[in-house]
Amino acid sequence: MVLNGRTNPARWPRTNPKAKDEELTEAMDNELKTQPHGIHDVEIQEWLESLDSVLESSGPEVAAEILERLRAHATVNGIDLPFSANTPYANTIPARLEPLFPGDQELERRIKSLIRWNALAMVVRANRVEHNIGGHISTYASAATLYEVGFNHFFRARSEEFEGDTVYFQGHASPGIYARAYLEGRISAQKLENFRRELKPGGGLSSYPHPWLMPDFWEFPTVSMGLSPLMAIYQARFNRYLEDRGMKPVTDAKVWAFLGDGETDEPESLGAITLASREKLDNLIFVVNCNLQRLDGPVRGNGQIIQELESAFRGAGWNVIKVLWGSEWDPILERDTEGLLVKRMGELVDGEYQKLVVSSGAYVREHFFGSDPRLLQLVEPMSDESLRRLRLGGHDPRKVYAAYKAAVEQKGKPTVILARTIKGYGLGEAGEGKNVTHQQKKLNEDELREFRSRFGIPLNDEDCIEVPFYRPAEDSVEIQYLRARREALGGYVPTRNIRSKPIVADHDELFKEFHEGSEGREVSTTMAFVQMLRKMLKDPEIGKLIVPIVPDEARTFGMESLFRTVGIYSSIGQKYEPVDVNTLLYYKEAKDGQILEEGITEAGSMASFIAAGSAYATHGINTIPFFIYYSMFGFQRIGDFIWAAADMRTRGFMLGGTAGRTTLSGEGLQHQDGNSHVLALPVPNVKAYDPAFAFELAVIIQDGIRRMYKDGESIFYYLTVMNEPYAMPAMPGDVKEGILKGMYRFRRAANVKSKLRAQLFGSGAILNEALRAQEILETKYGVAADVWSVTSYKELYNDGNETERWNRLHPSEKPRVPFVSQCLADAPGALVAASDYLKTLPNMISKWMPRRLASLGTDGFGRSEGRTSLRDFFEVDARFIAVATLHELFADGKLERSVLDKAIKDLGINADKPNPVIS
Ligand SMILES: Cc1ncc(C[n+]2csc(CCOP(=O)(O)OP(=O)(O)O)c2C)c(N)n1
Ligand SMILES: [Mg+2]
Repeated sequence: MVLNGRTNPARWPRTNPKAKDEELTEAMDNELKTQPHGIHDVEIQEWLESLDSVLESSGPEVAAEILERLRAHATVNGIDLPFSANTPYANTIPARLEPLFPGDQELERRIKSLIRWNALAMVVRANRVEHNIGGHISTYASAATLYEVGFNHFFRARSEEFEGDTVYFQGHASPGIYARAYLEGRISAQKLENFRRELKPGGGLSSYPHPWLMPDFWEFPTVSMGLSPLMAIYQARFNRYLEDRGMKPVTDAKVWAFLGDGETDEPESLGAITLASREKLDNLIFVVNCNLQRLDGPVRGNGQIIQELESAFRGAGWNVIKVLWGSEWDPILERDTEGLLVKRMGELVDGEYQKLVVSSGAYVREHFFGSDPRLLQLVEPMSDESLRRLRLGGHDPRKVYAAYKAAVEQKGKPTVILARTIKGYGLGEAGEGKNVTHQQKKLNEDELREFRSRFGIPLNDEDCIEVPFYRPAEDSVEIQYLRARREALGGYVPTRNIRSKPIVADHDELFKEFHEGSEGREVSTTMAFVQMLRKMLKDPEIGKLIVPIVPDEARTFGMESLFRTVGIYSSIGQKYEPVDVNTLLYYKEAKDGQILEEGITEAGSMASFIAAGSAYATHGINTIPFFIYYSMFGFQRIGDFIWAAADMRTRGFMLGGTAGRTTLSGEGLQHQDGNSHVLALPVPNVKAYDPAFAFELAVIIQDGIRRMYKDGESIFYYLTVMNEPYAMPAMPGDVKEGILKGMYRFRRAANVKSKLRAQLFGSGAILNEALRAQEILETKYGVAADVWSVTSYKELYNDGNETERWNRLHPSEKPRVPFVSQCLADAPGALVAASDYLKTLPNMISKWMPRRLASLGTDGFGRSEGRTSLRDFFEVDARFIAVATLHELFADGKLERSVLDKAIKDLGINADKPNPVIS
């Protein structure tokens, strides 16, 4: 294929025609230079000139239109154009289109230098006091300009009048964020001294952004890499949701997410970028700190991470702004009329670029510019030193400012800024650009002095090696400038404060109906929950605040009726007539829809849960998320997001639907969840419940709303709901306290005078098996058993541990009694527990029981089977509970072995069946 400019003369006028004979000579010269595929340079030159002239006379839009038409024309004519979403390895914003930098560049540089110094000092000092306490210097060193331009010119604080911008800081850059807050006078030198030593007197600073540990400062936990980019996308979308539902004013507030280039390898980082473009989230800006390095070495030694990211983001429909080269490159680029330099820039792989960063000017001249004599000529007048000092774009405030300004002005799509930086910038021999730099925590005396000199820190040679924190006087120009800039932007960032007002009603009426039972009608706890949700959605106080979130499972949980009543949120409404429009429960999407139907993404749904569950702080709005999903795909699949939600003091309810290893029938090994209640144990502020009946669920949800939204506790809930239908009994008296604390006696034995006694503990749907076992034991074996509903092993476990701990630390006071022990103080006989989860749950509270406990549970892989077979397979049905009880009585010498033998036979139990744990 030859795009021949001569046989297809350009139709647009030329503004700068060359003299005829000059053109001829040049054409003849070029005739001799033939590119691969037989294209002559002169042809290319003509096409390029034609384009230049269009650009000049008609502007970039017309030029783009022509190129677009040309591409379409080529395709129609069978030309197979290779797809590339890449642009050249150059700055997206050319120097001539750069806006004026509005700040005092010199002063900002000085402030930034002080922050660099203090950030470094924090880490170095901490490690001098306590070897290996850790901390990172080089991440912030590479990102300082990216943050400082944001702090001085872009990040708007939250205030009464304006919701403010939301900033996700790269976790490992935390020393720089602290160091700035120190200059701002928000963090004391003592706190800085205790970086990573929070337990010291007076407190310290957490290693990374942790709202749990610093609830007045950090808003978003970011350090588990990959989580924050995804959370930021859903945060930006949630902001739109609040606007579209009329819950907050429409503003131009932005969500900024700062991430590392290595971090983009985490699947979560890029996992939701198409949502951002689909939703036209122009309130979202990613800044990727492309220092080309991660922890061990280069991110893409043999490739170009920036180009790779550019094509991924452009392909996904984002606005991509590359900030690769600093202002020092501009005059060289200007001299390069042939585009050789940009071409050369695109040729190097990242490993080579990293090498250039640590090399001398002479090396740069030889190995970068030396590839072509014409390139060498471009930099001929420049000294080696000035070649070494050619800055990268991410270290040039003017370039960064231009990119940020374009990003905040971008309409209709999210923006990603790919900023090239040097990891460990300024560390020199101590680590700049080196593979080991990520973990550099110590600098020797020379290195400290060099750093001090490079950034002009006013410390003499002696003082400097002590690495003191340095803050200029309050009335210094630096501090005055920094304060004035923040004042202009509304206050300090980051700041976390709770702006929501507590809800007031107690909602007794709303939940009372569920205390009464279903009058024999068989319903599942999931159906009961959906009924409660429906009622909550109609409540005058909390109705609007509810945010139902589903990852494509609403029908599974019988929630489809909500589609019609409250609508599915869609930022563009519904552009089509749904196929089921004639049915009662049609698929209704609406701009003010309330349900977040996220599609098949538990991670995305969890990110929405986090945004909604933290809106009380972020927006001052008490949204109450109810995120219902397949329980197996929660704690197990997105556990790290749940951990981040906990750190972030997220509030709300997570509902593990289709729960219970033997209660979800048919679905088999991957779906049947017997794990989640164990996996919920480590998350300190999650209240985990496995309720059996509608009234238990109602009590827990009502109390949860009170605790979280009235009393403002930093907790959230995990409730398992099942799909097995059965009659829901009425609440047996006032058992609310027991339900909430984790256990209560649901049904006493009929014959309490019997000599053979037992206590059976059941949870969730397995409680019904315990009730059936109670009947078997009584009618067939004369054993009088009480049945307890254990709603939360986690609550009981925490209570027992806390009681033990208190007693240990207060030996002279009257010992407290764990709740389990209190409950069972007058509970005689054998003790047997059964749940749809691992046996470890009952076992972990058995030490506070008066006697030995027999635990039944569902350890092992599930099977594609019906409930009856599954409960037989896992040995948790009524028969196994009965046999376990008889065995306990036999072991206590209260029952003849022959009775036990006969029971095993009579109840149809195969004693030699394989152990489900390992089969
Ligand atoms: C999920 C996760 N895995 C691993 C780590 C450990 N880790 C911390 S920083 C880092 C390298 C970061 O590289 P990059 O994202 O490029 O950031 P940079 O420091 O270069 O800006 C690693 C592997 C982590 N914090 N989170
Ligand atoms: Mg990196």
